[in-house]
Formats: sequence, structure tokens, C-alpha cells
Amino acid sequence: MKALLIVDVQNDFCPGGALAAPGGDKVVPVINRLMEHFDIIVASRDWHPKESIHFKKWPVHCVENSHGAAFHPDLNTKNIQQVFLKGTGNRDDGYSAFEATNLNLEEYLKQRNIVDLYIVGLATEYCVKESALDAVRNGLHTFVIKEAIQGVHQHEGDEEKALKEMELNGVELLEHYPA
Ligand code: VGL
Ligand code: ZN
Repeated sequence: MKALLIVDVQNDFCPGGALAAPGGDKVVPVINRLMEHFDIIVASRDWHPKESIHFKKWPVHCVENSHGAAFHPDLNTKNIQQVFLKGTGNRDDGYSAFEATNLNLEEYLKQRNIVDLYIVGLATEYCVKESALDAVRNGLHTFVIKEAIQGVHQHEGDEEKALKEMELNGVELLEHYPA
């Protein structure tokens, strides 16, 4: 069984948002199209308290229940079966969707016999990367679909480095899906 994990496609990571990935909104129609290929579709949301050590590193973004933390309005959310909230504590970054606190993503996928996990969304060098590395650690056959991710480009070259790191750790990078 395969599942699609949509990472943090939220207003604050899209142009106009507090921590925008340049072109972050361009992944939305791509992800909407991808959805038809998957029976199990889940999403993560970055979901921070107003005060968090996370905001020593980053501009304030994705504060729980704010407009910035909402999904991009064009994302086809009716196909999303479960949302996983992460970064919810005030002492952690919570980059990985596997750190969700409302529900355990690893268990959710195991209970549904998911073997292959396809990851898309924002942002490549942080939450997509950490989620993909955790997926591999959890024994999942892990794919990242490059046409459906975007980086925040905080530091030059980090996106390329992240892609290499994922690949070295056993993540399969796909240009497109289906191939
Ligand atoms: C993210 C930086 C800070 C992400 C979240 O979703 O990639 N990046 N918080
Ligand atoms: Zn964050």
C-alpha cells in the first residue's frame, strides 16, 4: 500500500506569507493532480504556539489557528484523510511530520499497511527533508517528488544539500509522478 504525505502547504510558506518559499504556491496544482493516484492521503501542518524557541531562528509563522497556519486556499483538502500537527511545543522545532503530537503518524501508516510513502510540499530543506529521513528510519520505502516541493532558500545551496542528504540516506527522488 502507498500513501501521499503533503507537508506544510500552508499560507505562511507561500508567497505573501511570513516564511515564504519562493514559488511555494506552485506546488498546489501539482499536488492536487497527484492526489488522484493515492488512496491514503495525509497532510502535516506546522502548528506553533505564539511563543516558542523556534521563533529565535525564524520569523513568527504558522501560529496555531492563524490565517498563516491554514492550508493554501487552493489545496484540495477534501481528499486529505488526516492532518498531523507538529511543532506544537514551545521548546522544539518539530520539523518532521513524524513528530506530530495530535496523532502518531508512524502508527497511522503502519495500521494501514503502508509500505511506500510519497512526500511532497514545503519546505524542501526543513520539513520535507526531516520527514523523509524519519520515514526511512521507520522502515518505509520513501519517495520525494521533486516537481511538488519547494525550498525556503534561507541559505544558498541548502536545497541541493538537502536533496543529496535525502538520497544518501535512501530516499528515492522522483522528478515526476507518475514517472
Ligand atoms: C519549516 C522552517 C520553520 C518547514 C517549518 O515547514 O519546512 N521551515 N518551520
Ligand atoms: Zn515552523
